[in-house]
Amino acid sequence: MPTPDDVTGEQKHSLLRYLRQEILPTAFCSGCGCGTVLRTFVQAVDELGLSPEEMVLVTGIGCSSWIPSPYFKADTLHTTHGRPLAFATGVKIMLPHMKVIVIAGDGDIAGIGGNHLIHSARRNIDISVFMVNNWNYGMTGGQVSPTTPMGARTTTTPYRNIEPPLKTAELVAAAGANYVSRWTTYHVFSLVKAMKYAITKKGFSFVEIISQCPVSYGKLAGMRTGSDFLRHFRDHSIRVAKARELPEKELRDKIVVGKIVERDEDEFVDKLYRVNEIQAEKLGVKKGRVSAE
Ligand SMILES: Cc1ncc(C[n+]2csc(CCOP(=O)(O)OP(=O)(O)O)c2C)c(N)n1
Ligand code: SF4
Ligand SMILES: [Mg+2]
Repeated sequence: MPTPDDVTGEQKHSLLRYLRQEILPTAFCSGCGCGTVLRTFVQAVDELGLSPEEMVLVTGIGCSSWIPSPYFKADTLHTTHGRPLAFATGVKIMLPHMKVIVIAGDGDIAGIGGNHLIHSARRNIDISVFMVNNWNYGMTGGQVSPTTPMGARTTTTPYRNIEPPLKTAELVAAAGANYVSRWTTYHVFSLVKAMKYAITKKGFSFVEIISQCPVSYGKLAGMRTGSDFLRHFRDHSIRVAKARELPEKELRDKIVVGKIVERDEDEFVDKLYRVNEIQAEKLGVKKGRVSAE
Protein backbone atom coordinates (compact mmCIF):
# COMPACT_ATOMS: atom_id res chain seq x y z
CA MET A 1 0.00 0.00 0.00
CA PRO A 2 1.71 3.30 -1.06
CA THR A 3 2.04 6.05 1.52
CA PRO A 4 1.67 9.76 0.62
CA ASP A 5 5.49 9.96 0.59
CA ASP A 6 5.64 7.40 -2.21
CA VAL A 7 3.61 9.63 -4.53
CA THR A 8 5.86 11.10 -7.19
CA GLY A 9 5.63 14.68 -8.44
CA GLU A 10 3.80 13.54 -11.59
CA GLN A 11 1.13 11.68 -9.60
CA LYS A 12 0.38 14.56 -7.26
CA HIS A 13 -2.86 16.43 -7.85
CA SER A 14 -2.19 19.26 -10.26
CA LEU A 15 -3.91 21.81 -8.01
CA LEU A 16 -1.38 21.17 -5.24
CA ARG A 17 0.97 23.56 -7.00
CA TYR A 18 -1.14 26.46 -5.68
CA LEU A 19 -0.52 25.41 -2.09
CA ARG A 20 2.44 25.58 0.27
CA GLN A 21 2.89 21.82 0.26
CA GLU A 22 5.66 21.88 2.85
CA ILE A 23 3.10 22.75 5.57
CA LEU A 24 0.35 20.35 4.51
CA PRO A 25 -1.81 18.73 5.78
CA THR A 26 -3.84 21.71 6.93
CA ALA A 27 -4.57 22.40 10.59
CA PHE A 28 -8.33 22.23 9.96
CA CYS A 29 -10.31 19.73 12.04
CA SER A 30 -11.60 16.67 10.27
CA GLY A 31 -14.78 17.46 8.33
CA CYS A 32 -14.31 21.25 8.56
CA GLY A 33 -15.74 23.28 5.68
CA CYS A 34 -12.55 25.35 5.46
CA GLY A 35 -10.99 22.50 3.45
CA THR A 36 -13.84 22.64 0.94
CA VAL A 37 -13.56 26.41 0.62
CA LEU A 38 -9.81 26.12 0.02
CA ARG A 39 -10.43 23.41 -2.60
CA THR A 40 -13.14 25.39 -4.41
CA PHE A 41 -11.05 28.57 -4.35
CA VAL A 42 -8.04 26.82 -5.88
CA GLN A 43 -10.34 25.30 -8.51
CA ALA A 44 -11.75 28.74 -9.35
CA VAL A 45 -8.27 30.30 -9.67
CA ASP A 46 -7.13 27.42 -11.87
CA GLU A 47 -10.19 27.56 -14.12
CA LEU A 48 -9.72 31.31 -14.55
CA GLY A 49 -6.10 30.73 -15.52
CA LEU A 50 -5.01 33.33 -12.97
CA SER A 51 -1.45 33.40 -11.78
CA PRO A 52 -1.03 33.76 -8.00
CA GLU A 53 1.38 36.59 -8.89
CA GLU A 54 -1.60 38.64 -10.07
CA MET A 55 -3.29 38.37 -6.66
CA VAL A 56 -3.01 39.70 -3.16
CA LEU A 57 -4.95 37.74 -0.57
CA VAL A 58 -6.01 39.45 2.62
CA THR A 59 -7.39 37.89 5.74
CA GLY A 60 -8.03 38.39 9.46
CA ILE A 61 -7.92 36.04 12.45
CA GLY A 62 -9.89 32.82 12.75
CA CYS A 63 -9.92 29.29 11.38
CA SER A 64 -11.24 30.55 8.02
CA SER A 65 -8.39 33.02 7.83
CA TRP A 66 -6.04 30.06 7.43
CA ILE A 67 -7.62 29.26 4.07
CA PRO A 68 -5.60 31.92 2.24
CA SER A 69 -2.80 32.20 4.77
CA PRO A 70 -0.57 30.27 5.01
CA TYR A 71 -1.88 27.58 2.68
CA PHE A 72 -2.37 29.45 -0.61
CA LYS A 73 0.92 30.28 -2.29
CA ALA A 74 0.47 33.97 -3.14
CA ASP A 75 1.29 37.30 -1.55
CA THR A 76 -0.89 37.37 1.56
CA LEU A 77 -1.65 39.82 4.34
CA HIS A 78 -2.71 37.98 7.50
CA THR A 79 -4.04 41.01 9.38
CA THR A 80 -5.80 41.65 12.68
CA HIS A 81 -9.26 40.34 13.55
CA GLY A 82 -11.96 42.40 11.79
CA ARG A 83 -9.60 44.49 9.69
CA PRO A 84 -8.98 42.63 6.42
CA LEU A 85 -11.19 44.99 4.41
CA ALA A 86 -9.38 48.06 5.71
CA PHE A 87 -6.03 46.53 4.68
CA ALA A 88 -7.46 45.30 1.38
CA THR A 89 -8.71 48.82 0.58
CA GLY A 90 -5.18 50.18 0.98
CA VAL A 91 -3.72 47.42 -1.18
CA LYS A 92 -6.27 47.95 -3.95
CA ILE A 93 -5.69 51.71 -4.02
CA MET A 94 -1.92 51.34 -4.29
CA LEU A 95 -1.94 48.28 -6.59
CA PRO A 96 -5.10 48.70 -8.69
CA HIS A 97 -3.92 46.19 -11.32
CA MET A 98 -3.89 43.34 -8.75
CA LYS A 99 -6.80 41.06 -7.89
CA VAL A 100 -7.42 41.73 -4.23
CA ILE A 101 -9.27 38.89 -2.54
CA VAL A 102 -10.41 38.67 1.07
CA ILE A 103 -11.24 35.29 2.62
CA ALA A 104 -12.25 35.35 6.30
CA GLY A 105 -14.89 34.27 8.79
CA ASP A 106 -18.29 35.58 9.79
CA GLY A 107 -16.89 36.95 13.05
CA ASP A 108 -14.19 38.79 11.16
CA ILE A 109 -16.26 40.16 8.31
CA ALA A 110 -19.79 40.55 9.72
CA GLY A 111 -18.99 40.93 13.44
CA ILE A 112 -16.01 43.04 14.45
CA GLY A 113 -15.41 44.10 10.82
CA GLY A 114 -19.05 44.82 10.00
CA ASN A 115 -18.56 48.55 9.53
CA HIS A 116 -15.68 48.04 7.09
CA LEU A 117 -17.90 45.64 5.18
CA ILE A 118 -20.82 48.05 4.82
CA HIS A 119 -18.63 50.92 3.69
CA SER A 120 -16.50 48.84 1.32
CA ALA A 121 -19.74 47.72 -0.33
CA ARG A 122 -21.06 51.31 -0.40
CA ARG A 123 -17.84 52.49 -2.09
CA ASN A 124 -18.09 49.55 -4.47
CA ILE A 125 -14.32 49.08 -4.38
CA ASP A 126 -13.01 46.35 -6.66
CA ILE A 127 -12.34 43.70 -4.01
CA SER A 128 -13.73 40.15 -3.91
CA VAL A 129 -14.79 38.89 -0.50
CA PHE A 130 -15.46 35.27 0.39
CA MET A 131 -17.01 35.17 3.84
CA VAL A 132 -16.91 31.75 5.44
CA ASN A 133 -20.02 31.71 7.58
CA ASN A 134 -19.77 28.78 9.99
CA TRP A 135 -22.32 30.37 12.33
CA ASN A 136 -19.87 30.87 15.19
CA TYR A 137 -16.44 31.99 16.39
CA GLY A 138 -14.87 28.64 15.59
CA MET A 139 -11.26 29.29 16.48
CA THR A 140 -11.99 30.57 19.99
CA GLY A 141 -14.19 27.64 20.96
CA GLY A 142 -17.70 28.22 19.59
CA GLN A 143 -19.05 31.55 20.85
CA VAL A 144 -22.22 33.04 19.37
CA SER A 145 -21.58 35.26 16.33
CA PRO A 146 -23.82 37.77 14.52
CA THR A 147 -24.74 35.04 12.03
CA THR A 148 -25.61 32.26 14.50
CA PRO A 149 -29.12 30.95 13.75
CA MET A 150 -31.82 31.88 16.24
CA GLY A 151 -32.39 29.12 18.77
CA ALA A 152 -28.91 27.63 18.41
CA ARG A 153 -26.95 26.58 21.47
CA THR A 154 -23.39 27.86 21.56
CA THR A 155 -20.84 28.14 24.34
CA THR A 156 -22.02 31.69 25.10
CA THR A 157 -25.74 30.99 24.53
CA PRO A 158 -26.18 27.75 26.49
CA TYR A 159 -29.92 28.53 26.87
CA ARG A 160 -30.19 29.14 23.10
CA ASN A 161 -29.56 32.18 20.94
CA ILE A 162 -32.40 34.71 21.15
CA GLU A 163 -30.99 37.06 18.48
CA PRO A 164 -31.93 36.80 14.80
CA PRO A 165 -28.91 36.31 12.51
CA LEU A 166 -27.62 39.10 10.31
CA LYS A 167 -28.53 38.57 6.67
CA THR A 168 -25.05 39.57 5.62
CA ALA A 169 -25.38 38.98 1.88
CA GLU A 170 -28.62 41.00 1.71
CA LEU A 171 -27.01 43.78 3.76
CA VAL A 172 -24.06 43.97 1.37
CA ALA A 173 -26.43 44.02 -1.60
CA ALA A 174 -28.38 46.89 -0.05
CA ALA A 175 -25.15 48.78 0.68
CA GLY A 176 -24.23 48.91 -3.03
CA ALA A 177 -22.01 45.96 -4.03
CA ASN A 178 -21.91 45.07 -7.71
CA TYR A 179 -22.22 41.31 -7.10
CA VAL A 180 -23.55 39.28 -4.18
CA SER A 181 -24.39 35.62 -3.88
CA ARG A 182 -24.72 32.92 -1.21
CA TRP A 183 -23.89 29.24 -1.45
CA THR A 184 -22.94 26.47 0.94
CA THR A 185 -20.11 23.94 1.06
CA TYR A 186 -22.67 21.41 -0.23
CA HIS A 187 -23.03 23.38 -3.51
CA VAL A 188 -19.42 23.06 -4.62
CA PHE A 189 -19.96 23.49 -8.37
CA SER A 190 -22.12 26.59 -7.94
CA LEU A 191 -19.60 27.89 -5.44
CA VAL A 192 -16.70 27.58 -7.89
CA LYS A 193 -18.80 29.41 -10.51
CA ALA A 194 -19.71 32.16 -8.05
CA MET A 195 -16.07 32.57 -6.97
CA LYS A 196 -14.97 32.87 -10.59
CA TYR A 197 -17.66 35.43 -11.23
CA ALA A 198 -16.79 37.40 -8.10
CA ILE A 199 -13.08 37.47 -8.95
CA THR A 200 -13.68 38.76 -12.48
CA LYS A 201 -16.56 41.13 -11.79
CA LYS A 202 -15.49 44.77 -11.42
CA GLY A 203 -16.60 46.46 -8.22
CA PHE A 204 -17.28 45.00 -4.79
CA SER A 205 -18.13 41.29 -4.95
CA PHE A 206 -19.29 39.25 -2.00
CA VAL A 207 -19.93 35.54 -1.74
CA GLU A 208 -21.29 34.29 1.56
CA ILE A 209 -20.30 30.66 2.00
CA ILE A 210 -22.30 28.78 4.60
CA SER A 211 -19.77 26.32 5.94
CA GLN A 212 -19.50 23.73 8.68
CA CYS A 213 -17.64 23.81 11.96
CA PRO A 214 -18.35 20.31 13.28
CA VAL A 215 -16.10 20.82 16.31
CA SER A 216 -16.75 24.20 17.98
CA TYR A 217 -20.30 24.72 16.67
CA GLY A 218 -21.28 21.12 16.08
CA LYS A 219 -20.62 19.99 19.64
CA LEU A 220 -23.69 21.87 20.92
CA ALA A 221 -25.71 21.82 17.70
CA GLY A 222 -25.90 18.03 17.64
CA MET A 223 -24.09 17.88 14.29
CA ARG A 224 -20.76 16.24 14.93
CA THR A 225 -19.50 15.44 11.45
CA GLY A 226 -19.01 17.26 8.20
CA SER A 227 -21.62 15.08 6.52
CA ASP A 228 -24.24 15.92 9.20
CA PHE A 229 -23.84 19.55 8.15
CA LEU A 230 -23.83 18.83 4.43
CA ARG A 231 -27.13 16.96 4.76
CA HIS A 232 -28.51 19.90 6.72
CA PHE A 233 -27.34 22.36 4.03
CA ARG A 234 -28.85 20.19 1.30
CA ASP A 235 -32.21 19.84 3.06
CA HIS A 236 -32.56 23.48 4.15
CA SER A 237 -31.38 25.34 1.05
CA ILE A 238 -33.83 27.16 -1.14
CA ARG A 239 -33.14 29.11 -4.33
CA VAL A 240 -33.42 32.90 -4.32
CA ALA A 241 -36.23 32.94 -6.90
CA LYS A 242 -38.36 30.49 -4.89
CA ALA A 243 -37.61 32.30 -1.62
CA ARG A 244 -38.90 35.56 -3.09
CA GLU A 245 -42.35 33.97 -3.45
CA LEU A 246 -42.54 32.95 0.21
CA PRO A 247 -43.46 35.00 3.29
CA GLU A 248 -40.48 35.83 5.50
CA LYS A 249 -41.56 33.63 8.39
CA GLU A 250 -41.43 30.54 6.18
CA LEU A 251 -37.77 31.26 5.48
CA ARG A 252 -36.62 31.24 9.11
CA ASP A 253 -34.90 27.86 8.98
CA LYS A 254 -33.97 28.10 5.29
CA ILE A 255 -30.67 28.95 3.64
CA VAL A 256 -31.38 31.14 0.63
CA VAL A 257 -28.85 30.31 -2.08
CA GLY A 258 -28.07 31.86 -5.45
CA LYS A 259 -27.36 35.28 -6.86
CA ILE A 260 -28.78 38.04 -4.70
CA VAL A 261 -27.73 41.07 -6.72
CA GLU A 262 -25.76 42.03 -9.77
CA ARG A 263 -25.28 45.58 -11.02
CA ASP A 264 -22.71 47.61 -12.98
CA GLU A 265 -22.15 50.71 -10.90
CA ASP A 266 -18.86 52.63 -11.09
CA GLU A 267 -15.99 51.31 -9.04
CA PHE A 268 -14.22 53.34 -6.33
CA VAL A 269 -10.51 53.21 -7.25
CA ASP A 270 -11.13 54.23 -10.89
CA LYS A 271 -13.04 57.26 -9.65
CA LEU A 272 -10.34 58.08 -7.13
CA TYR A 273 -7.62 58.03 -9.80
CA ARG A 274 -9.78 60.14 -12.15
CA VAL A 275 -10.27 62.78 -9.45
CA ASN A 276 -6.55 62.74 -8.73
CA GLU A 277 -5.70 63.19 -12.39
CA ILE A 278 -8.08 66.14 -12.80
CA GLN A 279 -6.67 67.72 -9.68
CA ALA A 280 -3.09 67.07 -10.79
CA GLU A 281 -3.75 68.75 -14.12
CA LYS A 282 -5.26 71.80 -12.43
CA LEU A 283 -2.26 72.08 -10.14
CA GLY A 284 0.20 71.35 -12.92
CA VAL A 285 1.83 68.51 -11.01
CA LYS A 286 2.94 65.11 -12.31
CA LYS A 287 -0.08 63.20 -13.64
CA GLY A 288 -1.80 60.92 -11.18
CA ARG A 289 0.02 62.20 -8.09
CA VAL A 290 -1.28 64.97 -5.89
CA SER A 291 0.94 65.88 -2.95
CA ALA A 292 -0.73 66.36 0.40
CA GLU A 293 0.84 69.85 0.74
C1 LIG B 1 -9.50 42.38 18.28
C2 LIG B 1 -9.62 40.92 18.59
N1 LIG B 1 -10.71 40.49 19.26
C3 LIG B 1 -10.86 39.17 19.51
C4 LIG B 1 -9.90 38.27 19.12
C5 LIG B 1 -10.06 36.81 19.46
N2 LIG B 1 -10.51 36.07 18.30
C6 LIG B 1 -9.64 35.41 17.51
S1 LIG B 1 -10.39 34.55 16.29
C7 LIG B 1 -11.92 35.07 16.84
C8 LIG B 1 -13.20 34.63 16.19
C9 LIG B 1 -13.03 34.05 14.85
O1 LIG B 1 -14.32 33.83 14.33
P1 LIG B 1 -14.56 33.91 12.79
O2 LIG B 1 -14.05 35.18 12.26
O3 LIG B 1 -16.00 33.62 12.55
O4 LIG B 1 -13.63 32.76 12.22
P2 LIG B 1 -13.75 31.18 12.41
O5 LIG B 1 -12.73 30.81 13.42
O6 LIG B 1 -15.15 30.86 12.86
O7 LIG B 1 -13.46 30.63 11.06
C10 LIG B 1 -11.81 35.89 17.95
C11 LIG B 1 -12.96 36.47 18.67
C12 LIG B 1 -8.78 38.77 18.43
N3 LIG B 1 -7.83 37.93 17.97
N4 LIG B 1 -8.66 40.09 18.17
S1 SF4 C 1 -12.81 24.69 15.13
FE1 SF4 C 1 -14.43 24.53 13.59
S2 SF4 C 1 -13.92 26.08 12.00
FE2 SF4 C 1 -12.07 25.71 13.27
S3 SF4 C 1 -10.92 24.16 12.12
FE3 SF4 C 1 -12.18 23.09 13.68
S4 SF4 C 1 -14.08 22.55 12.60
FE4 SF4 C 1 -13.03 24.11 11.38
MG1 LIG D 1 -16.91 31.79 12.13
